[in-house]
Amino acid sequence: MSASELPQSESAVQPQRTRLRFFAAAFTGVLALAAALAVGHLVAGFISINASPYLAVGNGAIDLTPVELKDFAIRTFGVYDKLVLLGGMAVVMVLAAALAGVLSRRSPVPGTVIIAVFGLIGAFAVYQRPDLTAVALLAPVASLGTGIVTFLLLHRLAPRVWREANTDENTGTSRRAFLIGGAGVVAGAGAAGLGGQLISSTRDATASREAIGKLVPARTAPAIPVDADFAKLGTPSFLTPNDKFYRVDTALTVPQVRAEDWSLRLHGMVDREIRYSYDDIRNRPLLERTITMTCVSNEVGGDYVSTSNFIGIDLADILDEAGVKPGSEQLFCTSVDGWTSGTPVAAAQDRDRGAMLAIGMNGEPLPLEHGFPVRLVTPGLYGYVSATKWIVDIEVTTWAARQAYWLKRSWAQEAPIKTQSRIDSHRGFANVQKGKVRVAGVAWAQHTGIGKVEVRVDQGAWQVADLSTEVNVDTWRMWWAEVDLPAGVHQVFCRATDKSGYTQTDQRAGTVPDGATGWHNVTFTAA
Ligand SMILES: Nc1nc2c(c(=O)[nH]1)N[C@H]1C(S)=C(S)[C@@H](COP(=O)(O)O)O[C@H]1N2
Ligand SMILES: [Mo]
Repeated sequence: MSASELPQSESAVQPQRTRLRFFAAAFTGVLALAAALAVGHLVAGFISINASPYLAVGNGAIDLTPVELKDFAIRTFGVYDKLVLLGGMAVVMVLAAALAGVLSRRSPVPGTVIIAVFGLIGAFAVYQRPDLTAVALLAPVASLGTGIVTFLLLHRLAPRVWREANTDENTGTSRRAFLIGGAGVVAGAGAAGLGGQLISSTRDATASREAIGKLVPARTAPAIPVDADFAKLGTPSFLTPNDKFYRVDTALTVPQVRAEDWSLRLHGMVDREIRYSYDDIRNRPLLERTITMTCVSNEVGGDYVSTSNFIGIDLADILDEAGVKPGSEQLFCTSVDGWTSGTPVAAAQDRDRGAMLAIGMNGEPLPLEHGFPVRLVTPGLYGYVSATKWIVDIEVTTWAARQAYWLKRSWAQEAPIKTQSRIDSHRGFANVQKGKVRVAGVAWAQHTGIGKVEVRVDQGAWQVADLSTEVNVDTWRMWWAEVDLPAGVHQVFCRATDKSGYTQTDQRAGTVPDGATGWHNVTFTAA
């Protein structure tokens, strides 16, 4: 099709040059984009939702985002960081599509070229995903084809500004056709997009997870004592309910891995390579450990810390089965979505630390967003070096041979969790009655244990807080204290000392490269 094949004008005077009306041109671009993305999403529904060009570009964007911006997004938007990204992407795409339309007022060629470039970006993003095969390219290819065809079709129908011709007569019919065509595209795109969503949700891992049922460990964790938390005083409950457990990952859509399709390859510097199925893990005597996980992106006073009864097997067991060779340094772990993590071999083999290949949390199979069907959990190390979710591959290797996802983005190679404490009651700016005020919170120093927590009002003396019963050194510990607050505005500080004798430094440090430091403080106004 070319610009010369315009709808024949009834008018006596042949138009010399025509242009699409401005808004019609912009709409042509936007509708072509909508149709393209929707059809791509539909085709992806049959293959894997991650093949959806929109999501693939979004995931690609996450991986390309500079670390400071990503850290800012996690801090600012929390679990909504990905929604914000998808929304931002949508705005940029709509503007670019409108621009492509407007640039094509005389000829559809510029728009077609722009759509082709978009399509290639989508195809490249899908191609780059390690969890997809070549079949997945069908989705961006369908997207690209739909985008171009829709664009050319609407471009033909769009109302024009006729030069040297009486306009009204022509644009009347043309506008009607364009409106009908446009409405058709909107309806079709809506149906296709929804269809893709529905079809992909029938293929997801939810049913597989539900079929597993409750997990009963052969060796249960010791019961949590009633005085292990001070929830009545405003601390979190000792065990975090699964749906309240903090979540941090780079996955735009939760990877859907069915237990029956899952396998783990253990290879590299080992005597024998081994592949495990889900049943290989599940049918062993399962053990249960109470562990507090923390994210390196947790700011002083932040919420990226939670505790669960993890169920699974000893990671050291499978490492022994494979026979780890001397000289190896890291377990280079890969998730089904391509995310990677480097866990120190020494920590993984240390039976006293008790790193786990986990399949359950609090009696249930892992929730999908926490790594179903299988993940790592390593007490005492920040999650990005120790807790690969949706794990499918462990390569035993050296630090020099492989660089994990966050290591390449300026975070530290080794990252033990730093001793920290937080005030939970009250939070933010609190208005309280002057006099005796109870403050409460939580402290953690995984794999070392909390020895003492102190609180201080303004520049006053440190006062020792009461600690909850210790569950184990790999979990958080709650504290509370009564402080005296005269009328006025006060800063209340807390600091923890761990069982190695180390007291938290007041030196404020950001989260990059290996975790934030500093004392948490809350402003209390007493009256
Ligand atoms: N596949 C995968 N695993 C991952 C991550 C990720 O982005 N992808 N993030 C890690 C980080 S940074 C942390 S803190 C923990 C968080 O685990 P959770 O979301 O279950 O709390 O998972 C780790 N495992
Ligand atoms: Mo993390």
